[in-house]
Amino acid sequence: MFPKYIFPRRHILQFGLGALMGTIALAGAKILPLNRWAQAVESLNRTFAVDEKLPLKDRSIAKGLIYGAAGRYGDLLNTQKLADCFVQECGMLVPEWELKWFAGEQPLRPGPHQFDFTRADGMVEFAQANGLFVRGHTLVWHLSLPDWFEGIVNSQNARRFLVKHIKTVVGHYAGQMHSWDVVNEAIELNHERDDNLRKTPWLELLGSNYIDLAFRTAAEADPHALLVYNDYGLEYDRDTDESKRKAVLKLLEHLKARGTPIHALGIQSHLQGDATDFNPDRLRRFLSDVASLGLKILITELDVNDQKLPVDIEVRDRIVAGVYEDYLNVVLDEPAVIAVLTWGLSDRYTWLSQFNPRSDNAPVRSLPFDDQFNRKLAWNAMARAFDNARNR
Ligand code: 9MR
Repeated sequence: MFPKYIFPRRHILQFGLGALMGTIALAGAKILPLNRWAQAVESLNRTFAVDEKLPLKDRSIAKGLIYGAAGRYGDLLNTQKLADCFVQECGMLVPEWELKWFAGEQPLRPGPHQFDFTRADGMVEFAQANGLFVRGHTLVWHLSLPDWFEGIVNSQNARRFLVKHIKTVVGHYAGQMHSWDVVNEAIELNHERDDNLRKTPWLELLGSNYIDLAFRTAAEADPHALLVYNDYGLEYDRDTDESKRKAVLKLLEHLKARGTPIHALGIQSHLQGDATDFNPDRLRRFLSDVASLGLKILITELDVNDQKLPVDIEVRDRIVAGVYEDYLNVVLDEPAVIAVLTWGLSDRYTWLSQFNPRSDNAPVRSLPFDDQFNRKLAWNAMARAFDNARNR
């Protein structure tokens, strides 16, 4: 179904430091705010040097880790270079749309009683044919629900809909999935409930037990998949992130205490290139608190938003690479972290182009490969972090 895998030519990153110095000075004089200027200058001293022979897949496997990325069916099908890049660099594929209830042109749940596995099956076949694991994303989420949902699903039948969906979808891939994001983004502190749960359709229809129900149903349908709770906004040294870390920890403790079959936390890790409030110690503490519950941790949607960074590509790539390496060095220090997934592989296909475009309309550069599938400094940064990681 997908183009047959052909080994691609290896690309080598090249850049001239002298030229870069000039550009930064120019950028600094014109547009860089002070903290960015400091970061750009500091990143000049970083070489991001790495022996480029081994792909990220092999470097992560060498440490007992899995590296992978999210991708979309149509992009993989139509772009041989993207497919090549996945096969060469990734140990895991995450369908970005195809296992949501309703996302993309040919959704999984076109009608209340219909399941269309065409695209998801295509991606699983591609992954299996090329030796990649697959993760399922996502069974229960307040977004990407079909239009028909609201008129059809009500408090009388909601349990039946949830159970049927999970049984059918998880059952369809039983024994074939590495892991499932069973519940996604269930915490929202602004909704001001004592339990910090987000007011989602599932919560309104089924009450807070919907989370336990989803995990139990998934465990029954596939006893071998790793079952994950996945969320965002957990990464920085902000009051909102600290409150969310606390709320997530409380939810995880609660689920473990009642015997819910949950095995891991997914930390999305949509990072911001211009953030200056990263606190390694606080994040480390959180990771270790999660690990002490007996849970594994996956970095599930890593990317770096470059919306507010200088437009100069060399400066931008250096700052982005620094963010990747600093973040990964911290999270990979926690032995419970077993996988790192980027949310996309090449800048040609990233949700950020649509959801967080730059005001100057310059193409975003958030991922380890550029839009021509060449390795960027972010790739070097990831390679270095994997090489420096402890063994699992
Ligand atoms: O990247 C995804 C984008 O293409 C979709 O339009 C959107 C809605 O389905 O979901 C995006 O992925 C999100 C993921 O499923 C959950 N965490 C946040 C991701 C970025 O918004």
